[in-house]
Amino acid sequence: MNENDTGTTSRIQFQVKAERPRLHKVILVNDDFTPREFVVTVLKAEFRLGEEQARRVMMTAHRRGVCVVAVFTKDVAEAKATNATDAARKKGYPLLLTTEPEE
Ligand code: TYC
Repeated sequence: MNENDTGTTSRIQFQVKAERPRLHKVILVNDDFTPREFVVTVLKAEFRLGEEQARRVMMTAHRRGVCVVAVFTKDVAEAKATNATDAARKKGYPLLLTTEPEE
């Protein structure tokens, strides 16, 4: 309970809650045409993954169909997914990266 400046006690409490921004996953989608090496190169360049991790993420998408690359705020996730997808288009590859909000 709070004591106010009239000396009375009030039951009003204010909660100032800063909500954490919801994070968004960047999802790598498998296809039959984009070369494995190109996927690894894009993951390293756009998501700053090391060689080992880029290869693991690529192979997980290759085997299972999709793989979460990383999570970011909405804007960053969308920008990175778009950049990576655009880089593939420029080379004529159908590679796709999408985003979705985390639960
Ligand atoms: N399946 C591709 C191949 O065999 C490689 C690949 C992996 C493509 C992951 C996309 O998200 C992907 N050349």
